[in-house]
Amino acid sequence: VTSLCLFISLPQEKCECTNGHEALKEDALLPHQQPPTVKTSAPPPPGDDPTWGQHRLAIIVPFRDRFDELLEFVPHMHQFLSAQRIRHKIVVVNQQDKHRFNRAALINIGFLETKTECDYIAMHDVDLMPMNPALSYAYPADGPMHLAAPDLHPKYHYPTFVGGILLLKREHFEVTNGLSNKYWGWGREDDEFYVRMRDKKLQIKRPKDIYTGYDTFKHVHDHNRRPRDNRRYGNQKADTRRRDHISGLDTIEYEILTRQDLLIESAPVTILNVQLTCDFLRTPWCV
Ligand SMILES: [Mn+2]
Repeated sequence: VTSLCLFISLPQEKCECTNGHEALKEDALLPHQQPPTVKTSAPPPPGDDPTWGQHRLAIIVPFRDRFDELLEFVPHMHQFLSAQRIRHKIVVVNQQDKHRFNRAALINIGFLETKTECDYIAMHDVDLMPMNPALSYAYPADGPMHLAAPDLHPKYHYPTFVGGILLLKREHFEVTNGLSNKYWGWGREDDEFYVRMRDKKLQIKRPKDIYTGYDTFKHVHDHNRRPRDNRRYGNQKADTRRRDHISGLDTIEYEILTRQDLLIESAPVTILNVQLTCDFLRTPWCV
């Protein structure tokens, strides 16, 4: 099934910025209440309904070989965001080269490929799905919004953690020059991005009035089936613990091999199949 026009446009002039935030507060769950399950049928597109927000969110999913998770993620996110009346586009950036996985570079690419039609992004793990409808994906006007906060993420609890799900408006992502492209293999690229945000004096926000704790998200994490690529060699470890002042949005080299617009249970998703370019002299650990 192919859907040609996935992104729904809205006349900007009449639009009030009702992003659903106020309405959601009334629905916030009381302590110890279980979040209601989200319906799986895809909602109708907003068209030019002015009760939907004026902002446009790109959900950027760095990805490789997790198609079973995608089948669950895309319909869930489409339903979840539509319930909050958030105009959105789900973009899966699928790494098709033979290098080690580079989550940060894939996010940079997702941003560059959506920045003309979306004014904010969510860097979004495919294995982390919001279950509490009160968790707002509204436009983060004042600073990056870290939804997968340490007290909500089922697995990562250190105070400077900014991984999992992080919302930034376009201007804030640009001022950091995006993420470092040096992080081939798993981990630490989000910690380096925390320092980038801090250096630019961005105020990192976290959700308020969310009482579902570690049940706020469904985390599909299977270490036996999906061993993380943690091996390091050469000076990779020392080099990736340092702040990278060089690489980012303006240095990334890649090629879009193909684009696919799909529907999964009527929920639209764009898949960008990309090939990353590795600078073997600068980051020999990419192979
Ligand atoms: Mn995970």
